[in-house]
Amino acid sequence: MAVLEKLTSDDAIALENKYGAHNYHPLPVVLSKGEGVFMWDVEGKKYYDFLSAYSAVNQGHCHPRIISAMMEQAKTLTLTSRAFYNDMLGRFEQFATSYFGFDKLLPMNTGAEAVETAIKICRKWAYEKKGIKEQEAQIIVCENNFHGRTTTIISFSNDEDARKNFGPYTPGFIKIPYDNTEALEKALKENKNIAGFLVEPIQGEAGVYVPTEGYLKKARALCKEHGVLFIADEIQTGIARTGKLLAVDHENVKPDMLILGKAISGGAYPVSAVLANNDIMEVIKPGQHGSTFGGNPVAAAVAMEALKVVKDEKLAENAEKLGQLFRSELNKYIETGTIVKLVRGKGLLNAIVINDSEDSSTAWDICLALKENGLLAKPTHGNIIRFAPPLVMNEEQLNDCVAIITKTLKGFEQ
Ligand code: IF1
Repeated sequence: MAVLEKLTSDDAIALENKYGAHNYHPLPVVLSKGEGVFMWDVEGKKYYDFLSAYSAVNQGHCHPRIISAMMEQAKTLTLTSRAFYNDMLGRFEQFATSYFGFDKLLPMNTGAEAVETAIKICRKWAYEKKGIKEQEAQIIVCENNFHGRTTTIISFSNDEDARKNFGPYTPGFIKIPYDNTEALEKALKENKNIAGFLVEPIQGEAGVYVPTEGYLKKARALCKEHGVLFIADEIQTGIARTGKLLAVDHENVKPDMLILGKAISGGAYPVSAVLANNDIMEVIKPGQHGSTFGGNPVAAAVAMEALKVVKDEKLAENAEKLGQLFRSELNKYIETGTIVKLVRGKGLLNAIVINDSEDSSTAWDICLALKENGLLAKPTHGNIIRFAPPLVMNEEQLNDCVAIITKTLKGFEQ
């Protein structure tokens, strides 16, 4: 086999520009290696990762236990399809249902597929268990949500970039303001055809909006009162990211349906899942839903090991502790600095709001400067920078990162 020629960053960027669809505008850094909290570019420069592939790599890059589980399984059996049983899926299902406390799991691959799955189960449950007339079920969603990129999911997005010219859109969704239980109660009272309420426990893409304490608990109670399924999209907030195994755990809330993705595999392999109890999951019968790759043996082996790592390495506790430290250190800077309005978040899912107009390029420029200083983060909507390092970070590394961030921010003060 011919050895691949070594690429420079410029070469790699030029290749993507020429041969790849332009559906992204990445930061100009070309990565070729990752280990724990670090990544290296093709020129060998080392960076702290402060994005974790959008919270997929919570267990750190190339975690040896996860990679080893993946390699062992990949050498043995990779894919059977669900036309046959395999000897890993049942083990994973038993492990994950006991880990998260549900009767059953339905495996898929990407986050958007799991959200689609939850929507389908919710609608079917509404027709077959709740008695809503066919075609009339409605699902309540929140303004500024992010649940993925499929046609149905973007139908209820209010991000024009994600939506425009992709219609016609899927009907059946009612949008209400986030973090507003009055709006939820009103919507539930006004419409007898509500099947479910789909919500992110913290809105990630919208800019890491942490709802008022008690919001999730109240919303959950309202759903129960009205016989509506409470569906938590924990694709980004789950798996220890916010300082608990799930973000709903902060309010001791148990969803009717739990959607997981990203870090359920430690970012090593695309794995997603929907979890629910029997009364809900049993509406899906053979032939009614599926996926060629969903529940494959590699996914099962990887996800089991990735979830074990979360507990064995106490990643939720670490995220909670380092998150407190991160926000308190940044707040010290904000007291005297002028470029950051505020820091918010939970655990190690945080964001800073830049003190500049929403359409200025300051957040982007700061991310370019952070990159020069050895730390990779990405702006999100409205001049906000999301900070989400792998949860395997230690205190010394976090302090090192705070120093890089505050030094960089100081360079942007007038
Ligand atoms: C992109 C954001 C993060 C998600 C929640 C479902 C999905 C996601 C809560 C879909 C995915 C990703 C997708 C990625 C960017 C990224 C993202 F900035 F767009 F919002 F993480 F913050 N539910 N989020 O956050 O999961 O199908 O991608 O596996 O570029 O679309 P997926």
